[in-house]
Amino acid sequence: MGGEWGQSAICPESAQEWTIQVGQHLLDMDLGAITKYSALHAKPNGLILQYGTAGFRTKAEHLDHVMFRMGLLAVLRSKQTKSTIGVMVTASHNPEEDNGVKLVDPLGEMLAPSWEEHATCLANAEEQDMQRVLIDISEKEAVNLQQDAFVVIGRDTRPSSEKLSQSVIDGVTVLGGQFHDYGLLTTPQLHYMVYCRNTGGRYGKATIEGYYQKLSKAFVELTKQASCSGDEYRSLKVDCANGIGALKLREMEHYFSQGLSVQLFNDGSKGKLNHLCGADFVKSHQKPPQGMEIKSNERCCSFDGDADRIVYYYHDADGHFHLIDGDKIATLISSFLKELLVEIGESLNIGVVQTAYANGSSTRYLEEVMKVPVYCTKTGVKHLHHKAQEFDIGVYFEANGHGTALFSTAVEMKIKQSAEQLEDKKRKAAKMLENIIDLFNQAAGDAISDMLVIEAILALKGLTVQQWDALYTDLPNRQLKVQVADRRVITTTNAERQAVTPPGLQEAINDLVKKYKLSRAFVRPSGTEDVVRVYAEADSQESADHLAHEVSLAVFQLAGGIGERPQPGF
Ligand code: 16G
Ligand code: MG
Repeated sequence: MGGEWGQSAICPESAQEWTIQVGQHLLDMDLGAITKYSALHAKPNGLILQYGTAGFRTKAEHLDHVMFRMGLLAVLRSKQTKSTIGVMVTASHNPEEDNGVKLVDPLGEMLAPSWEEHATCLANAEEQDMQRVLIDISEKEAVNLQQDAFVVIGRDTRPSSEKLSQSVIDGVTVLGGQFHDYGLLTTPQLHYMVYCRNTGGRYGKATIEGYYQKLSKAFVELTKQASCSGDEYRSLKVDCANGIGALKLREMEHYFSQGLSVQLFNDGSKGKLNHLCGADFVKSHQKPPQGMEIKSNERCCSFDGDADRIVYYYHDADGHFHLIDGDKIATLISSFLKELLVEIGESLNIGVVQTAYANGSSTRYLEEVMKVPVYCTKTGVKHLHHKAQEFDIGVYFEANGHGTALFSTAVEMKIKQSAEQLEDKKRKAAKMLENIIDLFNQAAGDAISDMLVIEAILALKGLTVQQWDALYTDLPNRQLKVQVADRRVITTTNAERQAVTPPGLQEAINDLVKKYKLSRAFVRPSGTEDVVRVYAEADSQESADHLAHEVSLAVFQLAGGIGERPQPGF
């Protein structure tokens, strides 16, 4: 079963207790209509899914009831927060046959954890218990059912997405919610729409045109300032994973063509979504996508299937492939922001947020060379996003290319003032920062927005892709998966960098790590697959490979490995 899992949710079970509590809520929901429509979106018997790291994800044919119920839940969340809530139908980098759904909270953020539990309960309720669970959520969360509700919906290009988003709409309407269906959108575009709508248009206009204009205006302003650039003509090859990114980038490109020319590959006209292409493929296989011809030193990037991840890469003159991942993107961005602040004369607190997967060289470079404080959180965008909100300027990236930068309201205002009041050089830097702030999608990591930020910085600093890559050298690393009977036996602490259980595992890892130079290793249960993930890095590829293998064996022995023992060699 491809469904995600998270912490198991405690769903209410006592029907008796429930009937005493419900009171007004029974009267405020058209239970007859809910039952009738729910039967049209019936749950397959015995199917259990979890609202995981990025919502529900599994084979598309198992998701109809989940979509309908997420429509219902979005209405409740909207009533409770008195705000517009988003529902995105996508399974990101998963195969084309899969699909998924996630809810977007008022400020464009991921759904609050307590509501993730409600989502799991609601999705798994048997038909006859559905109403009870709905009412229970309303009671627990003190939802005023008389409140209006508004839900916005977006979907990716999967063949199943259109029908599934219609099921979301059925759920929204049966609970009396209003909705706007944006149709095809990238995931970060939907986050942007939600953010715009709940901030009275201050963040931007909640239309696709508004998104294109806001970002492109900032980008063109920035690139006008680039006097000399590393590359004579700014052009970039973009692998769109045969997904929604291709459609949206094609619509957008004429808005920013003054500053950058993009050449699209894997644009969905022939290949299959995410098949042998896209950011996930490139990052995990450490090789270029199929369907893209790369000349030496040409700058290339890949989006994932819903365009919320980006990685860069190039071939050097000897034909070697170089990957520039989220860590190096964060380094480029935070260094540039810091330089601008120095120029403006502002001492704002800037922090970089990473996960345990960040390459040790990137952390070292940021802390020791750039003198930027670095923080580590658990894997998953929501954890990084929340941590980044603690700073005046918080830059967060996962190594896999999910990330963005967040600016506090106070900083935005200060920079706006500086851009008007300061003199000459300082004013120019403040203006630049003002545009950079506009160019970031602060609601969510966004491949299109990040791409334009990166291109602007490279142009302004006159950097070639090789110069960017040369900021530091990644430590060789290896990631492996181990099959165990129940991956929940592994629990971790210290942002997933240390295993707490099973007993003896962390000690075993510590002993193995000691054998290698510049080494580090950790294990964690995946939030999206039924496996334990192993990460190791060391001073050479051989050492990283050995270490990863030895740690896999320790996991296999101590955490209930199943199937074949992990073998050396990859
Ligand atoms: C999800 C997360 C991603 C994380 C990945 C880890 C979001 C939007 N996506 O795709 O951030 O890196 O899961 O997967 O939060 P894993 O738990 O299977 O290693
Ligand atoms: Mg994605």
